[in-house]
Amino acid sequence: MEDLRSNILAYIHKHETCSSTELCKEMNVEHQKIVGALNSILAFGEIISAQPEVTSRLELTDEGRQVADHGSHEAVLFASVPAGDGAPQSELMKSVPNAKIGFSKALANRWIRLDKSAPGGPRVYRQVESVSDRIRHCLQMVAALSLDSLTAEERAELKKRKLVQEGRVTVYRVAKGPAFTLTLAKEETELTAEMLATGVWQTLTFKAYNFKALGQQPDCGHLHPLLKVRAEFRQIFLEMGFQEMPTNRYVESSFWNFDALFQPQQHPARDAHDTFFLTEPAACRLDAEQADGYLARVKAVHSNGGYGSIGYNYDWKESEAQKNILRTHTTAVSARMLYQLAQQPQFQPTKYFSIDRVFRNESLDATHLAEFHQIEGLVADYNLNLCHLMGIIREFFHKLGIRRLRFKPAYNPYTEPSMEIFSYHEGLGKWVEIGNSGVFRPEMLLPMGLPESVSVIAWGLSLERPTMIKYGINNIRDLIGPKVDLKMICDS
Ligand code: FB9
Repeated sequence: MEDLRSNILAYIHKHETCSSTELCKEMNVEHQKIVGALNSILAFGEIISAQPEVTSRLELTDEGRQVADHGSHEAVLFASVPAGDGAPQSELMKSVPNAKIGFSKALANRWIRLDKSAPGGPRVYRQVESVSDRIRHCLQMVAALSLDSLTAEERAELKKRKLVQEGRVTVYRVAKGPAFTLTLAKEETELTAEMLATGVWQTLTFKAYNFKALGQQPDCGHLHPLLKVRAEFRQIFLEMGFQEMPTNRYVESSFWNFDALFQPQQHPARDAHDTFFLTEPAACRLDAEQADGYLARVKAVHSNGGYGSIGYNYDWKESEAQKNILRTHTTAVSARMLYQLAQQPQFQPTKYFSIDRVFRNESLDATHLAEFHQIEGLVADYNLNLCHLMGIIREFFHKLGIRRLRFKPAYNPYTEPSMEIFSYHEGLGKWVEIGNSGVFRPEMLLPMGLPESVSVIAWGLSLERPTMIKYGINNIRDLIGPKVDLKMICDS
């Protein structure tokens, strides 16, 4: 390979540019070997350039490849016939590969003769001293893509003997590259301390980084339990005809996380004990929300009510709503999607779901972290009520294999009525709270511009709890694994 590459470089140096087929003829080397040498030169950087051109050409079949490497069947058979006293035909047929074709071709070429009446049975003798294996030579010409040295008869014979076939071969237009050189300096792949210490690195050429190189495929690794269970919940929602909401926004404005949900600005959940407030940028602009007067309607319903509500009768501040936080629930995303839904010229009944991270500045314990994944489903349609909510929650948990459900009245600032969801856990032998739910308040939906007759039912649960139950994990720390340094979380 070494000298083939330097011969190729020398040839390019003399001819500026050439084709890989030309190099074949010049070096009387197979095209595949030329391509191999060109690729290894290309690995050295921009010494040369090689433009591929796919052309249809004769190429060797596997049998042709075998003959080009080991000789034609007739030449192989001839070589197996001892000069002088020859060999029994039966033996040759058994011991020589492709003897049948080899024998008939060698006979046809008058390289051998058969004495059928020889004592001990038909015996084969050489007719000539030596033979030139034209077939093999032709095939090597084909492999070297120098077809013009073959006659049409020869091509036809090779084709008839299925030693060659029409194929698509990539040939290369080769030319000097910006870093053309006649000597291939070994490219260093490591910059060692010793090179730095001795300064020799300045005289060396280093292999260019191949940023396209794919990393080694790890032959192990599993989906994190949370991601496995998330996939199951996703599948259930999709089966029930729900669309996934875009949840790629951990930082949210207090407006969408609280105000749009009719959660009053003095609600305990809105202070730093429960919510992570951003210091930089501490606040955002709510221009879009002001656009169609939506923000003003939210201000109004909080301050003085409306839509049949008395509101909270306090002085609602836009500055409070502008405060940036880490979202405390994906219900903030539901609010955004419902507002977009209300902007549609014609209301479309819709089913949405979300599964993503939410952040709560809560005291850590075995089942609570400062972040968890909230799973939420909502259905917006005409005249939905609590029965529809109970029904769809039953269907949802039924798909999880949970049958025994109970609903307990509860309170959320943004839903009325609200219910906690319980299921009887055979293993634990007790009723377990498995989620929360409710009917979104008109004070939330009507300022958005949704029709009076449209109601929205929704429910939510965490992803961590079912995952811990499914994998028998008792402490949530084991779910997030060693990589997360809890101390860092607490101090933040
Ligand atoms: O996930 C919860 N529990 C749960 C869920 C599934 C489960 O296993 C399945 C059987 C296989 C086991 C347990 N909970 C909700 C209940 C409790 O764990 C609760 O203590 C903790 N809750 C989280 C919030 O903590 C502050 C879980 C989280 C939660 C709570 C409420 C919602 C979402 C997540 C909601 C909502 C909602 C309500 C109305 C409208 C829209 C959304």
